[in-house]
Parts: sequence; structure tokens; C-alpha cells
Amino acid sequence: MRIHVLNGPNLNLLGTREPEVYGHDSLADIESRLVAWADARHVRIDFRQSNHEGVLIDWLHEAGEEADGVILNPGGLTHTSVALLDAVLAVPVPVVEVHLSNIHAREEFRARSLTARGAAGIVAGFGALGYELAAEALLAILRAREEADVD
Ligand code: CA2
Repeated sequence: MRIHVLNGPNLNLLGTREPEVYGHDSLADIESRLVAWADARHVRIDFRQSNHEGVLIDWLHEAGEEADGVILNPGGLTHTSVALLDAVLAVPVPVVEVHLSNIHAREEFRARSLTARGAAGIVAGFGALGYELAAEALLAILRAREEADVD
């Protein structure tokens, strides 16, 4: 199983500011935790971050060809990007959206996720643990699909 984990704008700053909202972990800490989770399950993780919408779109297209599933934290683009939603909808593999913070318990504009319309599901509000929960959900979806294919 190969999971591509794509992180959007400003998530490279994690751990430096707003720890009360996003926690103390850096993105590198989150990656290490997720890779440890994945190693124990023979899952391969490709973990990336970009501040650029077009790069994230290219990576989603790439994941559609190379990965079995995607975990996506679109950052602020969650609430604004129709182009990113279109890319999520175009990807033939399941995408699970993750947010460190509970976007429903914050400013009103964060409660709406455009990208979630194309996602298999979303995980929000559990900090770094959310990435493992998203991976767990993705694995369950992929295994269920495998079983359905075998039958
Ligand atoms: O909760 C999440 O994971 C978000 O996707 C994070 C985005 C925010 O725009 C979304 O509404 C929810 C922002 C990430 C910015 O992270 C920073 C971390 C430290 C300092 C500055 C920004």
C-alpha cells in the first residue's frame, strides 16, 4: 500500500506559532509519527508540503497514478479552492481530508470545506493524531475495496 500525504500552505510553520490551535509538533514530527505507524503495517508513506496551489494539484494528479490513497491537509485552500476540489474529484483513488484543528469550532469561514466534497471522509480536531486516524480510515477503505474485488 502506498499513501501520499499532501500538506498545503503554511503547514511548514507548524510548531513555531499558535501551538494552542495547532499543537507543538512540527510537520517533520507528524511525518515521523506517521511513518512509524506505517512501517508497522507495511504501508509506504510519501509525505510532502507545498505553499503553492498548482504544485498541490500536480501532486494530486501524480498520486492518482502512483498511490493507492491520499491524505490531504489543504490548509487555508480548504475554504477557497475550487481548483483543488476539482483535482480531488479527478483523482481515481480515495482521498481522506485531515485538519489538525476542529474547523467547525473556529471562525465561520473555516467551517466550510470546499475540498471535502470530493473526499471519502474528513478527520478534524485531533492534532497530529488525526494523520494516523486518517491513515487508519484509508487503510480500511482500501482493504474493503480489495476484498470486494476478490469476491
Ligand atoms: O487545522 C488545520 O489543519 C488547517 O488546515 C490549518 C490551516 C488553516 O488555514 C485551516 O483552516 C485548518 C493553516 C495552517 C497554518 O499553520 C500555521 C502553523 C503555525 C503558524 C502559522 C500557521
